[in-house]
Amino acid sequence: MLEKLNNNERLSDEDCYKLYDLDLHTLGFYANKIRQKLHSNKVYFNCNRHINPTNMCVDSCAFCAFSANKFNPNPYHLTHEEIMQIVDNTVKNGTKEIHIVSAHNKKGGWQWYFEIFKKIKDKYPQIHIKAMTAAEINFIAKTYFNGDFNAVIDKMLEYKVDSMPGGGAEIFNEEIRNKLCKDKVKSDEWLHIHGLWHKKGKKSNATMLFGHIEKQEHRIEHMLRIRKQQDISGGFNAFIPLLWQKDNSFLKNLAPLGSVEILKTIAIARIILDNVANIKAYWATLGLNLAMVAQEYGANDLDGTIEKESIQSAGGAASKNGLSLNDFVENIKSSNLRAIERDSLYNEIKEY
Ligand code: V47
Repeated sequence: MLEKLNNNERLSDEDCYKLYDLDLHTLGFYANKIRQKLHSNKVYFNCNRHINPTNMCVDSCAFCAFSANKFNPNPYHLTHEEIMQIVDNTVKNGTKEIHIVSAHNKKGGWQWYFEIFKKIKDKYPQIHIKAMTAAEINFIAKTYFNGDFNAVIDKMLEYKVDSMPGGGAEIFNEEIRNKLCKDKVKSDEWLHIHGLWHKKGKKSNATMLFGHIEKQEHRIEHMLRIRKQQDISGGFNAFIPLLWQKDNSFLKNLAPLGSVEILKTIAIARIILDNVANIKAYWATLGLNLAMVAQEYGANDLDGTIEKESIQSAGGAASKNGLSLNDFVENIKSSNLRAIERDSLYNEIKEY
């Protein structure tokens, strides 16, 4: 395995299942070598706004603190006017990407999900809309379009969605997935939907929710399935290991994952996913400090300023009120790395 890593060769599936046996420094050494080759010492981020229009959900996932339930008895469902007010304000603040993720809610029909994209785009054509996780597409397809994923994807194009976020992947292993979110999009469906979107020439991200009931081998299986899909359809821009935030969920008594295991997971992602350009250490779930350390262990991106976010912050993440551009830049520069603002598709906008 080390010989292959030294020669920049792809690891076999069998090799990958042994990666956690290596210590953090060895994994970091190889992950950083790959990261340096791809991105030198650039750290990417963008100016974005997360909007989560409703927390009323037909599903009940064990890990979730966001959807309205007995731990979170405050259901909400924003009107388009309320969403547009948020958009107007955030565009004034310099936001270039709106990232919209909703719970699965029949209240406004499929039109409520889609019409807002066009309203935003008509008013602000320069704004990139990243919206509709594969879980939402699955919900809308099965509720309104006889399970036809392509029909929903066509609607996304018609209503001017630019790219798809990586949410809803959770963990692909079926046994664990059944325990976490049995009614949600299935793993094969998640991968298939992204493949269909890529076929349209569009980009998306892939996430992995980790640090709950999954084991190391489930994370490896997850990354290998993404590597395989990427070989086929090629449209994943970034892989985002999302550290599970435990507060206010049905699983809140689970022990937290340690920092070494978190960094090893990020380094392993960089090593396995030789066909995905970017590894995002999402500062909201890792905390900015660990996300910065992760930049030495294979990651090359932090996500963005966020401004506000409700899904992970409901579980205790630091993303409730975002992070200032200045905090991003100063943290990156004082780590002796290059602070690069990027657009949603990883084109460089500005070096600070
Ligand atoms: O699918 C839910 C996760 C995802 C918790 O594509 C949680 O650039 C941690 O996908 N703790 C939605 N995570 C958010 C998402 C995302 C975030 C940032 C960037 C991108 C991107 C995508 O959040 C869900 C689920 O996997 N999630 N609850 C929690 N308590």
